[in-house]
Amino acid sequence: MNDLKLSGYDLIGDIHGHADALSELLESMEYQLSDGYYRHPTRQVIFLGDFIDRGQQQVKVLKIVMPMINHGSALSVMGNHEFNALAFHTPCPDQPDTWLRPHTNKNIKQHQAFLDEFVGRKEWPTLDDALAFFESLPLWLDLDGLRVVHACWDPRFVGKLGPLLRPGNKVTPELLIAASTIKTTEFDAIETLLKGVEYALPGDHSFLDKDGTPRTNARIQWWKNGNRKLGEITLPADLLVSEENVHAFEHQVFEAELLGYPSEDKPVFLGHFWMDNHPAKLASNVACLDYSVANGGKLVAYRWSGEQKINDDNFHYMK
Ligand SMILES: [Mn+2]
Repeated sequence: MNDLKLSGYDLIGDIHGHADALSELLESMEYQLSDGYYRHPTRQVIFLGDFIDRGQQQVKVLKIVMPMINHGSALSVMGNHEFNALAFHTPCPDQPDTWLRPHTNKNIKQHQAFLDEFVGRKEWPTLDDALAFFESLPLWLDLDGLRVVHACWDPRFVGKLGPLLRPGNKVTPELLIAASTIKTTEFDAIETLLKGVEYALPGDHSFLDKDGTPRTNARIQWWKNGNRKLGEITLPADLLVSEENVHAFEHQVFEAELLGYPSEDKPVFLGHFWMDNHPAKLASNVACLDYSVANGGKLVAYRWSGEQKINDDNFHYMK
């Protein structure tokens, strides 16, 4: 694939075991299946991670994605679900029968559809093949003209993690252990890059998450610049609209507390955030491509051809 004359990248959001949606999307962008993998004469895919968990076609997804990456017709970053899978299947050093990601009922349930397909599987890709593939995925890509990360571009953590990684921004066994231990820099870095940024609600405010558990931290739109009301920058956007959270909604968040993303920087592409509205940019140079295919939504791509400002006409999905 070295002779490929690239005219751009097609970035594809979180797939979560929905292989039919993936092949349909690739074919609609004129990728053709030949010699066992999808390819395009002049373009390359970049996957945003989260290939697995939830959907019922996880083997089938990896059978599409792994050969594309092996043959150079796609690149990818790691999602939090691939990171979690590595930790789930890695024993704690010196502690028999325990795992970097504990096998609690909650963690097993979240990973069950993957376990059902992969545990005991004899044909390619086996569980070991899948884990070796996850381990090969970079935590971010900083390419000519664009950046790609699963949830949050935080230059501080990119700087701190860089020297701890294998070439190509890939995790090491040591990093996997450190990042599975709370309060380490590695833990905070992986949480931020792969899951995003949280903000502590003021006073004793809380909200109920989708499992009905009270939460005192809100996920925020980390890319926002300038001073903001907290209620205007939460994820999801309507998190604090209830009567009892008026005070939290109005809480002033100062620019210095926010990570932000400079409008003159390279465009950055994200997955992870379960968007449910019409695909569109989040800022002039920030786009999320996770439109919840695993929850009745759609698989979304962005067809990038060098532009610094994201153009809403370049989002691509099956109507
Ligand atoms: Mn995710």
